[in-house]
Amino acid sequence: MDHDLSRRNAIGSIAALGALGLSGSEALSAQPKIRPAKFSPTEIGYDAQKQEFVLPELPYAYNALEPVIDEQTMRIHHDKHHAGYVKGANTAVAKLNEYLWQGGDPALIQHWERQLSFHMGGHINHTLFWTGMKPESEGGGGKPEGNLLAQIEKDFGTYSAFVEYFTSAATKVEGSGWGWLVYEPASRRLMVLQMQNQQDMMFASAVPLLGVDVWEHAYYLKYQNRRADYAKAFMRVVNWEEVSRRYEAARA
Ligand code: MN3
Repeated sequence: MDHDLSRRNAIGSIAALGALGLSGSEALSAQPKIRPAKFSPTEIGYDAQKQEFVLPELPYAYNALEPVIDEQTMRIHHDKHHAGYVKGANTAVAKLNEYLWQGGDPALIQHWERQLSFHMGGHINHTLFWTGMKPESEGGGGKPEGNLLAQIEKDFGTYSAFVEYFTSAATKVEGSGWGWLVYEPASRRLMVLQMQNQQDMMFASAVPLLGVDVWEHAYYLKYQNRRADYAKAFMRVVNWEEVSRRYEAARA
């Protein structure tokens, strides 16, 4: 089974390169340039001793992002929603291990893989979300600088064109999901993606740089149905230093 899986992954990667317009030999030689996002266990929220995913603490107080995001929303979002994804991810991992070592109905693999994809997605997305923000009083918002600003201008025209595009894409996510700024290493460019739920419509080479949660739980208490207002206000608390750090790591 391991062999089949690795062969399928290799074929999948080559097919993905083909889709990016690279021919076979170019595709193979270009392959080492594609690097997945690298995160430390602390960044992801993983306890190596317990061997389970853990809820990372917020890097600021619950009320620190006011008035953009209110304290009550932050408390429920972090302590209940994010905690729920962490729990779900650990359950899915445990169930898949149970299947691996103790056997059972193979149909359950699909069920628990889906659960893993959704809950791990939730855990990672939120972990990146909290650290992707910073209180306005501590320098959140403003504009990116240096290489990241240059790449934004190259790929989107101007910084304000990027903001318009990013916030519109996030606002128009169908149902629950996320707006993401990602770096695509093969084409060496930035892209904006609309993620549905916690995992759909995002591809494996996309390195997440900045995500805005547009599930209703992220904004409804304060903004009700005005998702566009929330997405615009979110830009006032972006931690561009952190986004820039992720960008430099992705293109290194
Ligand atoms: Mn959320």
